[in-house]
Amino acid sequence: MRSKMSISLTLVFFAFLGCRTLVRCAYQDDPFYYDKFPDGFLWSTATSSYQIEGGWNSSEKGENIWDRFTHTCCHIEDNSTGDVACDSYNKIQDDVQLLKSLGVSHYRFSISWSRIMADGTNATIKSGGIDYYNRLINALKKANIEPMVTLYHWDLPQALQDIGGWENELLVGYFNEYARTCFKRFGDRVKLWLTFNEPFVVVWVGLGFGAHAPGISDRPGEAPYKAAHTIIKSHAEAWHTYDNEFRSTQKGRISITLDSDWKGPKDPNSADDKAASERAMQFKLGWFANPIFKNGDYPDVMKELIANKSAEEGRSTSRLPEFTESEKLRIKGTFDFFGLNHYTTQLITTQYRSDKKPNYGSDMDAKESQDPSWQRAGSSWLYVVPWGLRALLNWIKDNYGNPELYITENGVSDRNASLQDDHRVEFYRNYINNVLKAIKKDGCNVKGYTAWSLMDNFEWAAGYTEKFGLHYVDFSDPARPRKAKKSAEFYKQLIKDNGFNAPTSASAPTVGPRHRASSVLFMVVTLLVKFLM
Ligand code: GOI
Repeated sequence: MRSKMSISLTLVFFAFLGCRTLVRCAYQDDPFYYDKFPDGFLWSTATSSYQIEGGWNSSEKGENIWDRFTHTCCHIEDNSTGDVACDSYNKIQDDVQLLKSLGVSHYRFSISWSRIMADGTNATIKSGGIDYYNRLINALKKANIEPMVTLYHWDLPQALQDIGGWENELLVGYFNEYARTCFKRFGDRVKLWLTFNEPFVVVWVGLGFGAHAPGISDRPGEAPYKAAHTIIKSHAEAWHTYDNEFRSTQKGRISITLDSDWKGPKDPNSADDKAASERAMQFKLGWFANPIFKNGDYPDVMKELIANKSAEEGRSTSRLPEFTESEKLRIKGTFDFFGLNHYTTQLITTQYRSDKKPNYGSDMDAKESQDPSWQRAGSSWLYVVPWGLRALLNWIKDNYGNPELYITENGVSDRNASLQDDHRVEFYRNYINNVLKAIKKDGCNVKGYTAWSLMDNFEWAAGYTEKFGLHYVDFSDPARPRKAKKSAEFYKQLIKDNGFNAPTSASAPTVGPRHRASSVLFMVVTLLVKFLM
């Protein structure tokens, strides 16, 4: 009796392990999941100021680093600029109409700092800029659409770059003043705030690699770390300003949006690849998330590796700056939710590089690659890997205590002008289905989803060559007319259904092989256990 009992328990235990392994591996081929999103799930779409507004010198707006960068040869693929872009500066009604038709509950846009403060300081507050955002916010509210506002989507006032940009700690104070002005002027109607969009891209692509404004690439092992340090402190101060001065009356919420790919192990059975994947995740997402969402400080693996390399280079201090104990306390927990932008996935292995110069890219001792079977998009970096989003959401849940999370960007590019964007429909269908699985099957605390982008726009260094829009924009027409793509119709229906309606029986897809295998295993184990009992 005793022994039968223990045999059964052992069997149950191994069955559990077996299923867990199957579930772990199953992200890839887990079949499509038909269900609804939780009630109150937030549906949104996003843009950013420099990418859509145009009006680059209207209303006493000051010059920003993207104006300077695009006006200087030859940083942009098609030599274009955001001088006019989608002309959203003059097309508030058109944009709100698109949003209304989609049926989104929220719209994520950003404020152009140099429109509000020409030189980035209180000395040059511009009423024309403030008026533009007031008109936009009021039009949204009238259409029953809630604004979700990003304070910094990469367009730094040029005057602040001229004093060193994010490498200068004075920007903590300037950003705080700018944030306070926005809370004061718009916070009666804006209840969701994001301080920074993708600080990783700001510091790495802008100040390490140099493909984005301000185009700095001479110190790729130092400038990004220094600038990240300033940005993390700036975020924390702005969060505290909201918390201390505005939260009790305005009753909104504020956080930061971090971008992360899923960086999985190339060989999931290799301990070395798993360690490399973890390092790569910590060096990209953990760099910003660890201080804010965990313990006020950089990930241990970053501190260790960069300190060691710095010592080998003969330096007396690490290239990674340190937070003081009081700064750590000030930074830790400065979030009301987790903002996440996600597009793609890479496979990671260990690689030791001996670059001539210190470089963030080699500090992590990792190399990334892609599975050749993954579908490509209009951007060379973007591989379509829907299950990667589910893996990433689970990693965030496990590392940061399952915070409330909003997906603040997700989308795909092409280089066509076609309204028949079937590949984008498939992209959204499959990525959003993985969000649903993360919520319903894995218990991830995802509260909202945002499609990038409302419309085709200025895609940074790629100019107008890569298009992410749910709506097509004709950039050769001065009126910049917008037209819905097939993906806009798809997204609209998805929002209306708040999920995926089960197909009618005739068209039901068959169960995938992995799913079948786990069902068979479960049945066999159940029968064995019954027999032995
Ligand atoms: C968001 O960034 C952003 O918030 C939106 O504003 C934006 O419109 C949207 O995404 C869509 O992009 C091949 C170092 C070519 C320098 C491979 C490393 C170019 C430059 C791989 C790595 C990649 C989403 C430009 C994150 C900008 C694309 C950030 C992803 C340029 C590359 C690179 C590469 C690299 N990034 N973006 N790039």
